[in-house]
Amino acid sequence: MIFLFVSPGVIISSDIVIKCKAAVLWGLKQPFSIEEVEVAPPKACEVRIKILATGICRTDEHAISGAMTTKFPVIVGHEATGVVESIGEGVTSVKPGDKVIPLFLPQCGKCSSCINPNGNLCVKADVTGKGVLSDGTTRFTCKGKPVYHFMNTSTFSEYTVVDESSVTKIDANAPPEKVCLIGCGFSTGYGAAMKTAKVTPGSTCAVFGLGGVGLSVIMGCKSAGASRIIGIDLNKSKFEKAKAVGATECISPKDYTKPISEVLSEMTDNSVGYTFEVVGRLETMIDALASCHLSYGTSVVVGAPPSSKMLTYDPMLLFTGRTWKGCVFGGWKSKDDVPKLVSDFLAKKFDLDQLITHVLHFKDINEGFELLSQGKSIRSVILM
Ligand code: PAD
Ligand code: ZN
Ligand code: ZN
Repeated sequence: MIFLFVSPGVIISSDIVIKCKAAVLWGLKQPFSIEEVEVAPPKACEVRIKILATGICRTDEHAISGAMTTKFPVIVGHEATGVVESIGEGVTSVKPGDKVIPLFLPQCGKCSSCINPNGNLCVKADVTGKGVLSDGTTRFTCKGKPVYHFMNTSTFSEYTVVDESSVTKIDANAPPEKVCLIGCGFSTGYGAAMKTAKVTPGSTCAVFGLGGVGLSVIMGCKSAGASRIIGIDLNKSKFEKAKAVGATECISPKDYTKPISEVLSEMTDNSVGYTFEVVGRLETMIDALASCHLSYGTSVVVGAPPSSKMLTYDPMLLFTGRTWKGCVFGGWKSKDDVPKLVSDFLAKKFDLDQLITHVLHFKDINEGFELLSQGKSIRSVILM
């Protein structure tokens, strides 16, 4: 047995099984059940993390609803801050006691996406919902049954185990209950504007969907110097927050009979340079594409597409000159860029408070998902 002494009186063991609480989903469309789970020690090149705070993202709900393929039972959650409890053999980039953010999009540093300066979809990402770590097994057990991982992270647990490529060290002074949003929602939206679309100063942007990710797109458009940012949502209660983070005006498609692309064109004298789909629906993906300028516009798909769904579109939309892009995690290279984003937050380059509408105790996790489904929350943060 290996014991690592991190500070007087604290012993960390890298080969004991930890018993702790986790929110287990036993099946599709079921509520979370807080269970005692066993978390196996990290194997070679793995890291066991004590989770401190974790946000609730729509992508977690996609797993519950079946919009995203997932194996059950599963521990979801992917937007968190934690502290390294122990490390497996060969781990060099983090050590016990380090404050970290788990990365649902890994960065192995070796695959073709990681090597290319413009790529970030690392080959180690669990895009098909395998739910296991690199060796094909899980580190979670509940009532004698293996429990699957989710997007390499599984943060709705007091402890989790991730591959070394799925965790990055952050500034020890970062407040965990805020910077957890850098683990997904904030970085995804902010990067979609700053890094993927590369919004230019003075431009006009339109953002479809004003949840936590959409509001972060608005923050990115504003930072990039856009002069007009139009927020679009069916739920008008989202407008006030959208304006507070930088939207110059907000509209609801429900208020118009004509296509939203025509509405936006008329509002802006046909000058929408950038559009962002941040809902995750095929119809809004086409609406967003059609809404950017036919010749020089760029549209970015940020919302997660529903599994096994295809869409048809008029190729004339692209033939005329539009650019259609997508991005996972805002296009950031996770292990390199997340610590920099945390430093930017500490340097007050952006504000995360505006995105956090609720702070909940872990036992109230079902309430957090209820708030999301009722459209009452932007981000709920769970304290473990
Ligand atoms: P959210 O549910 O908080 O926000 C979605 C918003 O869209 C809500 O305000 C809805 O009212 C609004 N909406 C629903 N239907 C429409 C419509 N037809 N027209 C306009 N607005 C509508 O979700 P979120 O902000 O947490 O996530 C948004 C999407 O981004 C979701 O699909 C999620 O899975 C995806 C996502 N992608 C990545 C990535 O890496 N690409 C990361 C994180 C989240
Ligand atoms: Zn997310
Ligand atoms: Zn890689």
